Amino acid sequence: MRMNKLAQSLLGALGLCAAATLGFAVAAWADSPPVEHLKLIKVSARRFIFSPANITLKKGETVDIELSTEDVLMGFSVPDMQARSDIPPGQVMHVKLTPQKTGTFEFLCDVFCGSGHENMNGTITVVD
Ligand SMILES: [Cu+2]
Repeated sequence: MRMNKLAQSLLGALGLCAAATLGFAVAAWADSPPVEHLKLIKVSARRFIFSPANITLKKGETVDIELSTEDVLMGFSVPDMQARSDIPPGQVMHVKLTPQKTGTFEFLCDVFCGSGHENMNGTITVVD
Protein backbone atom coordinates (compact mmCIF):
# COMPACT_ATOMS: atom_id res chain seq x y z
CA MET A 1 0.00 0.00 0.00
CA ARG A 2 2.84 2.37 0.87
CA MET A 3 4.54 1.85 -2.46
CA ASN A 4 1.23 2.26 -4.17
CA LYS A 5 0.75 5.70 -2.61
CA LEU A 6 4.31 6.64 -3.49
CA ALA A 7 3.82 5.52 -7.06
CA GLN A 8 0.61 7.53 -7.26
CA SER A 9 2.40 10.61 -5.93
CA LEU A 10 5.21 10.21 -8.44
CA LEU A 11 2.79 9.73 -11.30
CA GLY A 12 0.87 12.77 -10.11
CA ALA A 13 4.06 14.84 -10.00
CA LEU A 14 5.03 13.71 -13.50
CA GLY A 15 1.56 14.60 -14.69
CA LEU A 16 1.87 18.05 -13.16
CA CYS A 17 5.22 18.65 -14.88
CA ALA A 18 3.86 17.55 -18.24
CA ALA A 19 0.70 19.58 -17.79
CA ALA A 20 2.55 22.70 -16.66
CA THR A 21 4.30 22.90 -20.02
CA LEU A 22 0.89 22.75 -21.70
CA GLY A 23 -0.51 25.61 -19.69
CA PHE A 24 -2.68 23.56 -17.42
CA ALA A 25 -2.01 22.04 -14.04
CA VAL A 26 -3.74 18.73 -13.73
CA ALA A 27 -3.68 15.73 -11.47
CA ALA A 28 -5.96 12.79 -10.97
CA TRP A 29 -6.09 10.55 -7.98
CA ALA A 30 -8.40 7.90 -6.65
CA ASP A 31 -9.90 6.86 -3.36
CA SER A 32 -8.40 9.68 -1.39
CA PRO A 33 -10.24 12.34 0.55
CA PRO A 34 -10.88 15.65 -1.16
CA VAL A 35 -8.21 18.30 -0.71
CA GLU A 36 -9.93 20.46 1.85
CA HIS A 37 -8.98 23.92 0.73
CA LEU A 38 -10.00 23.29 -2.87
CA LYS A 39 -13.42 24.10 -4.23
CA LEU A 40 -15.18 20.77 -4.69
CA ILE A 41 -17.33 20.19 -7.76
CA LYS A 42 -19.26 16.92 -7.77
CA VAL A 43 -19.94 15.39 -11.17
CA SER A 44 -22.09 12.31 -11.45
CA ALA A 45 -22.12 10.12 -14.54
CA ARG A 46 -24.76 7.72 -15.77
CA ARG A 47 -25.64 6.37 -19.19
CA PHE A 48 -25.34 8.78 -21.09
CA ILE A 49 -25.32 11.97 -19.11
CA PHE A 50 -22.98 13.92 -16.92
CA SER A 51 -24.63 15.92 -14.18
CA PRO A 52 -23.95 18.78 -14.19
CA ALA A 53 -23.15 18.92 -17.91
CA ASN A 54 -22.01 22.54 -17.74
CA ILE A 55 -19.34 23.65 -15.32
CA THR A 56 -18.01 27.18 -14.93
CA LEU A 57 -14.50 27.62 -13.56
CA LYS A 58 -12.37 30.64 -12.84
CA LYS A 59 -9.09 31.02 -14.66
CA GLY A 60 -6.23 30.24 -12.28
CA GLU A 61 -8.46 28.74 -9.57
CA THR A 62 -7.71 25.12 -8.73
CA VAL A 63 -10.75 22.93 -8.25
CA ASP A 64 -11.26 19.33 -7.24
CA ILE A 65 -13.66 17.55 -9.59
CA GLU A 66 -15.20 14.66 -7.65
CA LEU A 67 -16.41 11.93 -9.99
CA SER A 68 -18.79 9.03 -9.46
CA THR A 69 -20.93 6.82 -11.66
CA GLU A 70 -24.45 5.64 -11.00
CA ASP A 71 -24.25 2.59 -13.25
CA VAL A 72 -21.32 1.36 -15.35
CA LEU A 73 -17.63 2.16 -15.77
CA MET A 74 -17.27 5.62 -17.28
CA GLY A 75 -14.45 7.93 -18.20
CA PHE A 76 -14.08 11.64 -17.62
CA SER A 77 -11.79 13.35 -20.10
CA VAL A 78 -10.98 16.99 -20.77
CA PRO A 79 -8.72 16.75 -23.82
CA ASP A 80 -7.86 20.46 -23.90
CA MET A 81 -6.67 20.27 -20.29
CA GLN A 82 -4.81 16.97 -20.63
CA ALA A 83 -6.97 15.58 -17.83
CA ARG A 84 -8.79 12.30 -17.54
CA SER A 85 -9.86 9.64 -15.08
CA ASP A 86 -11.72 6.38 -15.14
CA ILE A 87 -14.88 6.36 -13.02
CA PRO A 88 -15.37 2.81 -11.74
CA PRO A 89 -18.71 1.93 -10.15
CA GLY A 90 -18.59 2.19 -6.36
CA GLN A 91 -15.55 4.45 -6.32
CA VAL A 92 -15.14 8.17 -5.97
CA MET A 93 -12.45 9.65 -8.18
CA HIS A 94 -10.87 13.08 -8.12
CA VAL A 95 -9.38 15.22 -10.86
CA LYS A 96 -7.68 18.48 -10.01
CA LEU A 97 -7.92 21.24 -12.59
CA THR A 98 -6.31 24.67 -12.73
CA PRO A 99 -7.46 26.23 -15.97
CA GLN A 100 -5.01 28.76 -17.37
CA LYS A 101 -7.01 29.92 -20.37
CA THR A 102 -10.48 31.37 -20.68
CA GLY A 103 -12.87 29.79 -23.13
CA THR A 104 -15.19 26.84 -23.51
CA PHE A 105 -13.75 23.34 -23.38
CA GLU A 106 -15.45 20.02 -23.93
CA PHE A 107 -15.38 17.16 -21.48
CA LEU A 108 -16.57 13.72 -22.46
CA CYS A 109 -16.86 10.09 -21.52
CA ASP A 110 -13.95 8.22 -23.09
CA VAL A 111 -14.89 4.71 -21.96
CA PHE A 112 -17.45 3.06 -24.22
CA CYS A 113 -20.57 2.62 -22.11
CA GLY A 114 -23.24 1.68 -24.64
CA SER A 115 -25.30 3.12 -27.45
CA GLY A 116 -25.42 6.84 -26.68
CA HIS A 117 -21.85 7.00 -25.39
CA GLU A 118 -20.84 9.13 -28.39
CA ASN A 119 -23.06 11.95 -27.16
CA MET A 120 -22.03 11.78 -23.52
CA ASN A 121 -20.29 15.07 -22.99
CA GLY A 122 -20.42 18.48 -21.37
CA THR A 123 -18.65 21.81 -21.29
CA ILE A 124 -16.30 23.62 -18.98
CA THR A 125 -16.48 27.37 -19.33
CA VAL A 126 -13.46 29.19 -17.97
CA VAL A 127 -13.97 32.84 -17.07
CA ASP A 128 -11.65 35.57 -15.76
CU1 LIG B 1 -19.22 6.36 -22.34
